[in-house]
Amino acid sequence: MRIDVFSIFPDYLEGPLGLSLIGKARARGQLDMRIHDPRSTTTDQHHRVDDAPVGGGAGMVMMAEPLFASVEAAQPPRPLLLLGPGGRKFDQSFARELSTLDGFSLLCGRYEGVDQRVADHLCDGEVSVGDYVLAGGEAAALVIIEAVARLVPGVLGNEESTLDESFAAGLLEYPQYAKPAQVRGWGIPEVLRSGDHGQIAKWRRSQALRRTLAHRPDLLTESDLTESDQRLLDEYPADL
Ligand code: JCQ
Repeated sequence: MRIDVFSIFPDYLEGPLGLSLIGKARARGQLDMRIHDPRSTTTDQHHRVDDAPVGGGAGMVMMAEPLFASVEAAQPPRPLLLLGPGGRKFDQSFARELSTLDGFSLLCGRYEGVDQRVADHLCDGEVSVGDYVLAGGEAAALVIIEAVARLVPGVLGNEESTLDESFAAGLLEYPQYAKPAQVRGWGIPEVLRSGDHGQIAKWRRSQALRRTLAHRPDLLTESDLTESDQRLLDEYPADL
């Protein structure tokens, strides 16, 4: 998969994208990540990438021409998505969609925004990672790249974790424990140490359902609860 990112702060991205899961996938050649700095396409004395808003007002706007020039030079994979709070909300199903493509690209805005002609005539869409305002699109780009990359076959290295996820699709995770059996006087639920994998699976499902009902009921409409899920909830008392 090829992912191109356009940012006037390439150093913000290079660190995280060279590490861990993504860094290793890049080293193995499974991820072709290219980071482009629009400032490097500028030909004026001061390498300007931003200017005052036409019509007046506070702050600076990212100029169109350096962004057009940078994208045209890179010939990035499409869709090219602009990051910003006004875009389509990024979620796990959006991540799954992007993970099926041969590539996509992200354009990071900064300052008070980007010249509207970039959104209208250069980008294919806008994507938001949540209802808050960031100083720039870089942190949002990292969120999207990480969520997508771990779904690309061969990148995670542990395909079981995404399989387990699709079984629990739309539910919060069940509680996890690691040794030792006692930590500062707190134990581990007995069923997990029983060796009975059928019982363990039922307990975990009941916990995932309980947690989701308690903390994220919006993820779980009544119709999503199968009869066996309903029985599990009756069988296992709430201990949250
Ligand atoms: C992304 N949720 C918030 C900030 C303007 C395109 O113009 C702008 C882009 C940004 C950066 O992105 C976000 C964001 N998802 O703030 C201002």
